[in-house]
Amino acid sequence: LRRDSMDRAEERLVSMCEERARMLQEQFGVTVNHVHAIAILISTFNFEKSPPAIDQDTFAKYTARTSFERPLLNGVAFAQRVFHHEREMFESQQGWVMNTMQREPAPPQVEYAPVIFSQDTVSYLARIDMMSGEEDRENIFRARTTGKAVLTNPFRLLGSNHLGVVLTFAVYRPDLPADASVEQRVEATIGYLGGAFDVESLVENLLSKLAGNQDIVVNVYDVTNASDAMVLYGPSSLDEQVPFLHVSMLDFGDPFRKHEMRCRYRQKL
Ligand code: WA2
Repeated sequence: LRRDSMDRAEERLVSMCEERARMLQEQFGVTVNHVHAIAILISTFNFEKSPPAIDQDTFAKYTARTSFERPLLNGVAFAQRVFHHEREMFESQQGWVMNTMQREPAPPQVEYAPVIFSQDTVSYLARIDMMSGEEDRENIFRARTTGKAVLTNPFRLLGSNHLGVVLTFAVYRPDLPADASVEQRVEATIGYLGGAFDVESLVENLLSKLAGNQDIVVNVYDVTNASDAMVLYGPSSLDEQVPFLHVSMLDFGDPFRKHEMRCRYRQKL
């Protein structure tokens, strides 16, 4: 009889964990797809049209009205690619000077990625050179060479200081061929569209709505480097030794990264 109830407890943990992993992966996937569509929209409306058919006001309205399509993202922003020789002209046209993430004027670099459009929820990104942050910079380089959705490792986000990951898509000139080489991709890059998965608050909100939530502890890890798993969600140290642990695989759509969900009971059975 004891054996039997232990089996049932383990089954219940497995099914709760698998359900949560599926939900999270699903919401991640729809969010990434919608950001991809906005990247194509910007490529089409901002660079196929002259004068551009999008400005900050249009971007803010469109992204606010479609935010239900991106349930795990705290907002989206577009950073334009600016070379050093274009900087003076860019800044005088915009009427402002680009800043670093430390809120200082950006020092000279070969190129920059200042945010020119932002959803109101992430208005603090406006005018910031996204290449001034290590995680964002790495994402920008990987996004434009691959043409795919890319994710950073977990870090503390600007604005909220919550633990999360940043998603980036490169925006290309609309004439980029589908079978473009890496060099062609880099050359045709006109900017970057992305936003932050605020995992700490948005995943908490997602999980809190599920039945049985009080009974289990859920962690999400970035396990890209198997010997150095990084916590993305949940408590970083678990004090009690409980009998079962279930690990559910997560696929967030960036083949360079590996994530997993680990679930346990909160208390000894
Ligand atoms: N978005 C929101 N919060 C952040 C952040 C970010 N990056 N970086 C640090 N905290 C405009 O890759 C282009 C968004 C980056 C896109």
